[in-house]
Amino acid sequence: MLTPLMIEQLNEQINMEFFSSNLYLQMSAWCEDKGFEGAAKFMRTHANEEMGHMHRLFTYVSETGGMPLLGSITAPQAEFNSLLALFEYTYEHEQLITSKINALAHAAFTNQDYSTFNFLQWYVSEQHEEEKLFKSIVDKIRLIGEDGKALFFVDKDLAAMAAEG
Ligand code: OFO
Repeated sequence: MLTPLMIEQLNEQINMEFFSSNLYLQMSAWCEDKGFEGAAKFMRTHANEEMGHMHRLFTYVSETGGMPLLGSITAPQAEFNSLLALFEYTYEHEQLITSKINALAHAAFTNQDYSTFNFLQWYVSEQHEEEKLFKSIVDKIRLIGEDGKALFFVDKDLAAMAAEG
């Protein structure tokens, strides 16, 4: 059985995952608009992954006797200065999500809610992967630069990453 405070905190995370999904879907529109088709596909795939994160939490809350509550979700940023700026934002955003997951895990542990603490371990390792993934893309763009030819290859790479899932 979840405490009312834990339910509230998990619900906040449900809404954060929704926001992540909307942010990445919106980013995919920017990429598409600027002709970065691979990046658009990659962001779209990632938006779906975020919905998966949301559903996993939603299911946990309702299976544990809580009531998932969907709040209003802030509109995501829609304009970016460059592909690098966009991916820098994804990396910063994932770091923010990691801090939220850590705070949740801390709250669960200190309240001796070991079931939730255990459930959150999946998110702890997922966040490690997410940060690693977005940092590698930022590093790649910084390394090869942002002229047209370089970005063409980055975009191809992102298309391949999206296809791998
Ligand atoms: Fe990108 O990990 Fe969920 O939000």
